[in-house]
Amino acid sequence: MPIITRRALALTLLAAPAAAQHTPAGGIQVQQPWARASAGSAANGAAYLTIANHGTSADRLVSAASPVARTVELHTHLMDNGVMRMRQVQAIEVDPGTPTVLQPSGLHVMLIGLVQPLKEGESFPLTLRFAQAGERIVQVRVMGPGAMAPGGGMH
Ligand SMILES: [Cu+2]
Repeated sequence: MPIITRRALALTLLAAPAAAQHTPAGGIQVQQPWARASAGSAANGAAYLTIANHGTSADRLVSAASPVARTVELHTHLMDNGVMRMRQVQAIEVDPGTPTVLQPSGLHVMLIGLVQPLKEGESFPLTLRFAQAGERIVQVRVMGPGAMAPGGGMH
């Protein structure tokens, strides 16, 4: 009987370090980055994307940068006295299991001071910095000016 107990204990001890190693920096996957075409000489734009965390520990998107805008901030939308307003956030949480979706009227990457128009059909690089996973550079596809999703426009 004591032998079985000891073996069970040994297995438990072996399992612990294996689990601890399973916190890879490569657990973050950025899916379908897109933006709307900017209208005329619009000063600002926004980029949307989905972040999946395939790792076992939480991560957070802490900043972003792109050559198409002078300043890039992380924003969310909030209801303020019945009016939708944008507000800057310090970070966007990316928990394992549940993809974090940045989309119109919600979380987004704000492109402030566009240095070039965002033209439908083109794409531009966006660097995303995560607290744990480090930097990811993605190509953001520019959709039509009224697009609501990466797959196409809405009427
Ligand atoms: Cu914004």
